[in-house]
Amino acid sequence: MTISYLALGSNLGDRLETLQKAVKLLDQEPEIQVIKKSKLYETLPYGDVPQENYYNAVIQINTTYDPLQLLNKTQAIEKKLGRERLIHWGPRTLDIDILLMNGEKIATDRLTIPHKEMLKRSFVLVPLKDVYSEETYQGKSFDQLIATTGNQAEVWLSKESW
Ligand code: A4P
Ligand code: MG
Repeated sequence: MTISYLALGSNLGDRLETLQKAVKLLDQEPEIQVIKKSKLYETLPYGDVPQENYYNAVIQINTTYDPLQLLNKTQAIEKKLGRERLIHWGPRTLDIDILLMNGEKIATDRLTIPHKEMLKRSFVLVPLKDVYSEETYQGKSFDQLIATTGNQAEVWLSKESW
């Protein structure tokens, strides 16, 4: 079993319903168990593309999949939930990023773990803090890590439980 952390994001359609469905589909996979869910955060869009606010969350899972098998599953779920809404809302309804898988380090075309942008993004670090197994990451508290992103004000609590 590998403890892993997945970041979930949605900014099109019924964002809450999409994230709820994604968690359910992940948990229904025989080789994935959802252990913990962060609170739900509303976040300003990060990056240069003008777009709607996101809902973001992070979940802690246990899985027997190897990293590529897990990526195949998360991409299948992205497609499944994206396709349902394609007609009304366009393709970007759900993004699932693999943040961490134990101490795994991978750098290939298809997969980089730890996720290469995670330390720059408060919309990842704030929910990760809710579910991470330890108080610190790489020797730093989450509050320290979040403060260094410079975008901590772009994330606010939307729902405690969802
Ligand atoms: N890939 C490599 N490493 C990983 C990994 N650790 N986990 C590859 C998942 N995928 C990984 O992703 C592109 C490719 O990344 C995949 O085919 C996979 O092989 P994608 O989701 O298909 O495409 P994308 O969305 O254009 O890329 P990406 O990197 O997910 O986008 P970003 O940079 O995450 O941007 N603002 C807020 N507030 N909240 C958000 O959630 N998300 C984005 C998406 C932009 N701004 C945002 C948010
Ligand atoms: Mg992605």
